[in-house]
Amino acid sequence: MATFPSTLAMILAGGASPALSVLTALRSEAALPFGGKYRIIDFPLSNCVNSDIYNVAVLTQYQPRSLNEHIGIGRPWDLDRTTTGGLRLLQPYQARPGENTAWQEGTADAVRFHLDVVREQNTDVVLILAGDHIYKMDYRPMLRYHVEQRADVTIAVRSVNPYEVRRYGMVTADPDGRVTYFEEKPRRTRSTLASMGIYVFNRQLLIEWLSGPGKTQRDFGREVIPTMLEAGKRLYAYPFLGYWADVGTVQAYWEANTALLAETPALDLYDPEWVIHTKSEERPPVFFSPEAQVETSLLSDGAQVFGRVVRSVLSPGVYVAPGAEVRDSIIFTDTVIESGAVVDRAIVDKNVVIGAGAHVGFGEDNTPNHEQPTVLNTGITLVGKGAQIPPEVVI
Ligand code: ADQ
Ligand code: ADP
Repeated sequence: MATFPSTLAMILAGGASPALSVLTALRSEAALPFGGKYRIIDFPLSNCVNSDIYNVAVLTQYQPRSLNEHIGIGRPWDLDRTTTGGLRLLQPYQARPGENTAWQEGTADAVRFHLDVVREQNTDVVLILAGDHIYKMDYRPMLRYHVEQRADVTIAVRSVNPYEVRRYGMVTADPDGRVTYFEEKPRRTRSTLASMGIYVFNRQLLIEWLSGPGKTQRDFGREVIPTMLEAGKRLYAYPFLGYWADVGTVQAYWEANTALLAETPALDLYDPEWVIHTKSEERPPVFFSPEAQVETSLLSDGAQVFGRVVRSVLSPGVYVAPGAEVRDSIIFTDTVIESGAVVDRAIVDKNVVIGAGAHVGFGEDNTPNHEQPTVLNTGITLVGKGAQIPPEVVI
């Protein structure tokens, strides 16, 4: 294997994300809008091509329509290739009885279902990625590290706060980086190194394991990684220091969006060295009327503002009527905020109409947050796709 191994990337984009409530009722989390004009899947896809990995498979399952339409044949990411590599959208299919079950129950199960693709590809390694993480990462140093350590599997890790350990696979490594212990979502642990759910597997081992000793295993974190470790495989932890966010809860999704509004955001979308590509429709320019007031916000093409927008993130085509006010909110595509309406600390899905004089996000929600008991909920109001909020209503 050369210092830079040939790589097939597999992006897992098919899990249901019930914690995101109405936002993922009709689309997979990977297709969720982020930062106004992007969708979450744009981040791993752009990271792949920016890392010179052009052999990419996206595994879908739950509510894939938005995702399929967004990705198409991969043109925005320059993945519409006819020679080497390119993009494959891998979907569940009916298999012969006794071979595969049609629905995949977990990450390893999904990869096993498409093991024929892994066999065909003939690359040195398989890079497993999640479709629902917001981050900029050059995968090449991790791939080099994998080769240098002569690892069987390399897991990207980062430090997390002790109260977050229940959300992650927690890793213990020796000073050389070799993993000595792994536990998926422990109640408590002394380790603060969390798996990012990003794995480099030697391709041959992955094929042999998923069709041999691990052939009934469904999940990488719960089953494959711990049992490979027990079997004496060489697992290494690769520390990643850059920005990374798993936005699987409303709170985390909210925070990652609003973090873009900082003066020097941890995630720089304006970096010409690491462009995040997306599929955009042609839309007219942003328009502000003379009365419009906009502060600390991200607006996307086709937005029209006659009212006030403060600390908010707006997707394409959002209309804010005269006298309307949007504060601390995330508004998806083509939503209309009619005159005099107020939207405060809300995430409003696409094609919603907030009627004149309505008030969305009224009052404070101070119920305790069970994940982080020292913090109270921020009271984020969610409005589902296509909802019509009648005039003068208070929610
Ligand atoms: P989780 O994020 O809880 O933990 P999981 O829910 O299994 O893991 O999802 C990982 C990714 O795979 C998600 O993008 C999900 O959408 C996708 N996925 C799940 N089932 C799928 C299927 N059948 N088909 C296609 N895609 C599917 C994992 C690891 C932890 C690690 C965290 C980091 O298990 O060890 O700490 O990620 O976020
Ligand atoms: P979602 O609710 O997740 O936005 P859609 O099916 O409306 O789901 O959109 C999925 C994808 O199709 C997005 O990438 C969106 O930009 C694209 N899309 C939707 N409508 C159009 C359109 N009229 N022209 C071009 N692309 C579109």
